[in-house]
Amino acid sequence: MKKILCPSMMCANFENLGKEVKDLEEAGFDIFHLDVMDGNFVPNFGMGLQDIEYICKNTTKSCDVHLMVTNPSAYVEKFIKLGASIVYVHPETDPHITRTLQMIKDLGAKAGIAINPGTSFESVKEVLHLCEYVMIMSVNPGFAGQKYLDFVTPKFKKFVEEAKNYGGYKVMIDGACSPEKIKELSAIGVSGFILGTSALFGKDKSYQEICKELREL
Ligand code: S6P
Ligand code: MG
Repeated sequence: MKKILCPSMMCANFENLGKEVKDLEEAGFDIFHLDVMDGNFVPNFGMGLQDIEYICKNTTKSCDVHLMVTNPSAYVEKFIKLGASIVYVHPETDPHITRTLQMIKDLGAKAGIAINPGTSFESVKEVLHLCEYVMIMSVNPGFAGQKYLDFVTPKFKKFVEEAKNYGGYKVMIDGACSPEKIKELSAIGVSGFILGTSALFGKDKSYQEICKELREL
């Protein structure tokens, strides 16, 4: 199975965002991952609407938005209009998550849920039939450069095993995703990998080399 490799753009070099987008695209990465934080659902801010619009308009690749915000349903349409073709919402912050997931689909984008480390399979299983993507967080959302939370690992297996019962959603990992984790998790059926400081940015290798190495793991 081909891995879906997703650069997490809050970790990119903003001194030259245009070059970053071009280099990552040419290196062969698949989906640009765009984190949105409101200083409320998570204790941090980012990324700006202008950054998101710029990236979406300057690539031929897909862009996802990961909405780490309170009341995500109010912003779904805005981000799809900016160019996002996948939208992740957190069930923990939305009392009407099924309505929000359906809204994403009705607006022509793909629906995803992002699952906090403390959120169980059982608590979200009723909504999985509406999801094309399930992104499991292996850090507490809000910051790059954190440590991988080992207690999350069994959840990957559970979500992968259950995917066939809910329309075949793809399982993704977001948080401290190192080359070792990509190897371990792709072997058990995880499809997609959000790449930040652990595997992609701030290294002494070109994006092309890194992309090739990660694909070969
Ligand atoms: C975290 C955010 C993530 C990070 C990514 C960074 O709240 O949703 O997408 O950008 O986890 O990767 P790393 O390898 O620095 O943890
Ligand atoms: Mg993210």
